[in-house]
Amino acid sequence: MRHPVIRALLALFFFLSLQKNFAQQSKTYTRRDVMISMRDSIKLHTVIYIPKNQAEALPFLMTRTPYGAGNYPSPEKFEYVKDLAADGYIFVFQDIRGRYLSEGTFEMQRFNRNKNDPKAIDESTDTYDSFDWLLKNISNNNGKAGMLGISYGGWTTVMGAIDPHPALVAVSEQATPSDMFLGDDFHHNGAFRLSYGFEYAFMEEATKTDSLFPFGEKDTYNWYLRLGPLSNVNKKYFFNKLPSWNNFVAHPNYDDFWKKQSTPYRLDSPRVYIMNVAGWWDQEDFYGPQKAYEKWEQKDGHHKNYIVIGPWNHGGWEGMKGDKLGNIDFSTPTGDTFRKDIQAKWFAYYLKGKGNGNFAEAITFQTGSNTWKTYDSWPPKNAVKKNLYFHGNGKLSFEKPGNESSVIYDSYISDPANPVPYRTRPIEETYGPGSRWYTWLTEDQRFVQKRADVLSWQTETLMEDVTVTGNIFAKLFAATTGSDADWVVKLIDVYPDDYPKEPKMAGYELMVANDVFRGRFRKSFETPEAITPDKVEEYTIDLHSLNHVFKKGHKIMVQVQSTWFPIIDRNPQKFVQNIFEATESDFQTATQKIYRSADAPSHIELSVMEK
Ligand code: PG9
Repeated sequence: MRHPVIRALLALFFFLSLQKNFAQQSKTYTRRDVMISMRDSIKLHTVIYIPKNQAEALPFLMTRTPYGAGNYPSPEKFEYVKDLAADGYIFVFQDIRGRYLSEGTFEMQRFNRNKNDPKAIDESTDTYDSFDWLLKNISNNNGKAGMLGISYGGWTTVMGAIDPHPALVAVSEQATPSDMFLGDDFHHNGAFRLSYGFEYAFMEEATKTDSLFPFGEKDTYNWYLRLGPLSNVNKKYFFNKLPSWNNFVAHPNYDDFWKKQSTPYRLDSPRVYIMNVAGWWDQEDFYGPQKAYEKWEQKDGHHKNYIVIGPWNHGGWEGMKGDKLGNIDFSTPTGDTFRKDIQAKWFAYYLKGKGNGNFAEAITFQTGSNTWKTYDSWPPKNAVKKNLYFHGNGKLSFEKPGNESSVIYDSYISDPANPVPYRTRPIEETYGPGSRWYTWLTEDQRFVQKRADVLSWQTETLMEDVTVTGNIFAKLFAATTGSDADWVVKLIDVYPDDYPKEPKMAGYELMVANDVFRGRFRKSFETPEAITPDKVEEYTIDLHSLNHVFKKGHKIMVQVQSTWFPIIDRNPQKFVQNIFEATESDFQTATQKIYRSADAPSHIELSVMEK
């Protein structure tokens, strides 16, 4: 996880540490850099921060990262763990194999080892071997260990927890990816996340340390459009040298490669205490932590598995106050609350025996009402399913359509040569300077509303609050003149046109749920199938979970479109075996029809909390 502020800070600290060992100049912690030997003799660079004047035996808290463990500030200066640092832990930051100062080879989300081979290694054995060394070599430890980390660091935390070292008691995986084909960084429902996949593969695999792809222009929308078909990537830029890109090309369907990489494939019952953490507007791994929680929950006989979801972007709880995200104001410091009242208490209880251990099964921040809520199960069981149906004249209502109008669909032309930008242009390089990537999910969706290839339906002004808590789905009845198509669905909270409370938000269209579905996978993610042109097909699109109050006076809107560029690659709209090998001539315009009749009632299935 690379937050812009943190990135800037890390760069600064790195620079200063080169200059005068700034990072070690801590009043309260002493830094030691060691190379810890793994079972196959590969050595991993590990930074250990030990409290000065340590009076009592303390537990370890470890983060394993591909982004440069040496760059983290001293714990008491590092907002993410500052509250923990004040209490006293032995902090450990480690470069995973093949990254920064560690030896060995980096493998993106390395597969689980073959357990029949005693010499085999994976991220789990590396974690185990590291704790083994730490327990024996760092004096005055209390024999207990915890792990925490965000995104890639969340995923390494999950890996540490699946075959845990006996000393590992409690972990907090935060924004782990769980399935890179279905819902996280690299694909959503089989649709390839082009700009993220391209730029991240380069960042991690072009060199041993992070590097930005040299686009040479500010608006990458233009660059990606000029790129043309994906087959040009290896031909012109990567030359088959980046393993992740080669894997994208070699695995266009949901095969064993993706399944074995997914956390559901790897997880069994929880063996340590786990706090899963997610953010409602996480632009990278929103699906992952919820899926990990769900999977562990199925076998959580000893009540070790918990979830927290806040109003955050990717890793937004790491260093920010969390009272705002983009233009959205929550009026309460959700990041501070998380770090001090949730995260610090969690580790203090399990690793130091402090506090009452009274943790709610699920703590989720309800947006709209802007309040923290606790639940005995997630999603809560008492929500009622209610469908919000598409109607003629751009209307949306809880009433099922009859055959009231002669035209029973709305339609648009989707042109891959003129795709809908996913955020306002210029679309800066994802992790590049000045990038607005971090808050794009909160952008006002009016910026695309006038486009003829984006359809909108909206309710009348709400006469009372509508509280949606739990899982939601879009059911689209749709036809295309092409033989493949993408369907993007956004659920939007429309603020009143007159909003004196916060004038800048008047008429704002805030996306509260969204996803894309690649039509060829409607029957199976393993075996794609061409769409029969002009045939009405039913598509179920998981819009994931939500805890949001659409306030009285607001409207609920749904937008549908077929391109979302360049976060999603362009579907040629003609069925080809492998889109990574499509040629320019495969791309065609298509007319899309979204049905709203009694027989084909497109709708959003909501989980509504009734009073
Ligand atoms: N979203 C990033 C990532 C995690 C795991 C694999 C690939 C990418 C991250 O922020 O670490």
